[in-house]
Amino acid sequence: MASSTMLSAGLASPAALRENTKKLGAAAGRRVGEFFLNGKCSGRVKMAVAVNVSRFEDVTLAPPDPILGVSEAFKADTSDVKLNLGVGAYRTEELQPYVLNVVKKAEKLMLERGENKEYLPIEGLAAFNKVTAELLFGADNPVIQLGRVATVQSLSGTGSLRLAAAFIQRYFPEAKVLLSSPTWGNHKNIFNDARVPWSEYRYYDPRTVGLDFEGMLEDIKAAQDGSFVLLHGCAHNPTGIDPTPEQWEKIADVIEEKNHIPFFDVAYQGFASGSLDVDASSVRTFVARGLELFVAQSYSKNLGLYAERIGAINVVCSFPDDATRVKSQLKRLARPMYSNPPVHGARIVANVVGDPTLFGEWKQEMELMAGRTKNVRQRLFENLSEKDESGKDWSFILKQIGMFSYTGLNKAQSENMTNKWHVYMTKDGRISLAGLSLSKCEYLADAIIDSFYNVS
Ligand code: KET
Repeated sequence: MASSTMLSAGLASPAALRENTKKLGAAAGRRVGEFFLNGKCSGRVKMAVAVNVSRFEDVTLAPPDPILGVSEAFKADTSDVKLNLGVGAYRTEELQPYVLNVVKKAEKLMLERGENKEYLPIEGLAAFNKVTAELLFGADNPVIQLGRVATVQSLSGTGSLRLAAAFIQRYFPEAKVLLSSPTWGNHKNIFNDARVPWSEYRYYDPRTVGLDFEGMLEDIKAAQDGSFVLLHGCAHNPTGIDPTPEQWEKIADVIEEKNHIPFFDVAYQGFASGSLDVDASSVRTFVARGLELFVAQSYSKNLGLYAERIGAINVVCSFPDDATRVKSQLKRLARPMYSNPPVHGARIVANVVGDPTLFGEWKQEMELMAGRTKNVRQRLFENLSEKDESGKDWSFILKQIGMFSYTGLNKAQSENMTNKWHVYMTKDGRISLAGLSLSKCEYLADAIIDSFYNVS
């Protein structure tokens, strides 16, 4: 009987039902609870009641993520000309995801060894932490030899940034973070969620399609002393524009003068130039000056370990004692967040970076990936230049580096790329060249020219 009453309640209007439920009140609630406990009620009725008296009705629908949501939209498109240039993920010339050969080799070794799946320590796999810091700073860097770096394995670049943001919130509650304008969209989410205030410094100059270096320095100078300055170690996302080595020195001058703390996000080491060392030189410049700094690292792109969620947060401190204490606090923050990191990706990195043969092979494969991306960049530039009768200079595409090109297309033009041409990309005009093939460049050039000239 009780179940049929509840079922008919399920057919009433939501408002009437809510009213009814309120009236039922605690006593009725208890009755229902008892009823379930007695096991006389079917799961279906339980569902009906639970849904109709939902406590989630005030939860609004979140918009799709500006980057990862693009992949979802791409999947839903049935067109056979569709192209996914949204997320920064490397694809082969056949536009297939790519698992590096060195990764397959490392995994084979791991399987043969029959390693167990026990929890890692909170700070992660020791062999990984060792090689990841060495890869970043250089194995012979005094900061490593003196034990001045706190390295904690975390959930790829994003998780490492988030852990550091939690640390900043706890230990530097007055500090602000400065982000480049524009920057990778998730930076803002990360610091918002960690309750760390941020503001922007000028970075991209649309008039020159280059770096607004003077604006950048001015804004970093004008910020309150002791701010965290988030810098893209290489291959700035989304603009593909990096400071020159001389400019990095000047940025370091201002940061030092203002007692700011540099915070590098290194998500593309090896992907910008094809060389791991060249791409780490910005970070190493700052370290060589004896500065304290943060570096978040990711192996999503350079080792293609996107879904393994492998990366690290490194904090370079003035003294080894500081590093010990900082590390202990990072662990303390990680423990209630996710307890300890996953082991699989950490073992892959430890095997590849720690083995001279595999390390050599990795470098070759990375050059291959960076090289294919560069070839596509060149072809796209040529196609655009040939097709564009206005004589517009598209050479900015060649000057940008890394996975992306920042095309200058505005929101409406980017939407036209998707709606008319089935080219999926972020609405800020960014396209991932790592997801493009030589054979699709011409089609893409047509789409860009149409969107650029026919949509305002
Ligand atoms: N930093 C930057 C600058 C960055 O571009 C990404 C990823 C990350 C950190 C984090 O990656 P992770 O996989 O957490 O190590 N960017 C690409 C993917 C994404 O948005 O998550 C992208 O921009 O397409």
